[in-house]
Amino acid sequence: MDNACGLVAAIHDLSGFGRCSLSVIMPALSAMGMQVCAVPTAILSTHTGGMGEVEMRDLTDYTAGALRHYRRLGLSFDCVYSGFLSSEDQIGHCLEFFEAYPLALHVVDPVLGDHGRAYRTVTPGIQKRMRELVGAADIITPNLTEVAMLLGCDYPKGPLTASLAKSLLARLGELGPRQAIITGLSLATDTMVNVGYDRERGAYWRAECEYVPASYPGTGDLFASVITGSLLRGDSLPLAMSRATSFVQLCVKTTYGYGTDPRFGVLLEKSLPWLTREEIMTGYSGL
Ligand code: PXL
Repeated sequence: MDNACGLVAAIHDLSGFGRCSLSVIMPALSAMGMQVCAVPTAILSTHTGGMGEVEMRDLTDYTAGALRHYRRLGLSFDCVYSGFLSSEDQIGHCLEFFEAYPLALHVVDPVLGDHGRAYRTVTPGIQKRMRELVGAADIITPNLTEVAMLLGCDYPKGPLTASLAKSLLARLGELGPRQAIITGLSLATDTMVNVGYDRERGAYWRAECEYVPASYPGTGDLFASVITGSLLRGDSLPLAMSRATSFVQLCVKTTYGYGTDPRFGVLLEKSLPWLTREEIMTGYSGL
């Protein structure tokens, strides 16, 4: 890393209320010792998960100009990490960021949908081009809905077998990324697992957590951010998966215990100090 701390270009939306995207990505990565350069793709009053009509501004005419400025400044990013994109052109802008910083870690969280449905702002065109971006990534972190959209298959209902999870991971690897993680799977009742694949090592991993009967926006953003921070700090894929899984579980269980409105996201402010710890994590096993 050239920079005093890892410098991350975070290409995501800024949702004011509801604890998702840049509102949680920036504090999480900062707590892990990374410097975040926010490249907002859109500004929204809240996330789009059930808080009524959202005030939104698309910033497609901003991202390419921001990249030109960073190049003039001679900034060298250690990581380019993309998430929620509000237009097809922004996918092209992310690819330009990747091309401008070929040695940076390219992380793509292909934010397209959840619970078997596309998010309101995700057009068929965005869905289609997202495959191109995934192809240029080093690591991707889709949930099962996003996996189905990327692979063009049906959304699998009910618990998955380990062998189906492995074959989905292998198919994601064929799209191009060296490493792929599928988040929030149920392989058996009462647990949730995040499963990962390292194409070069031919290795499959799982990191398990307790099932909690509530769903919060922004947990996918937190998971991908902790994966990003961990890899930049030198963790291997399974160690990064263990850290990210433990952190999201901590956030979810803390929040569930308080019984706050799930639409408001997880109580990140209470859990954030845990991320400053640097112990080695071993909560993973083979898949
Ligand atoms: O956390 C994913 C996300 C990001 N950005 C916006 C969203 C969501 C999920 O609902 O609505 C605007």
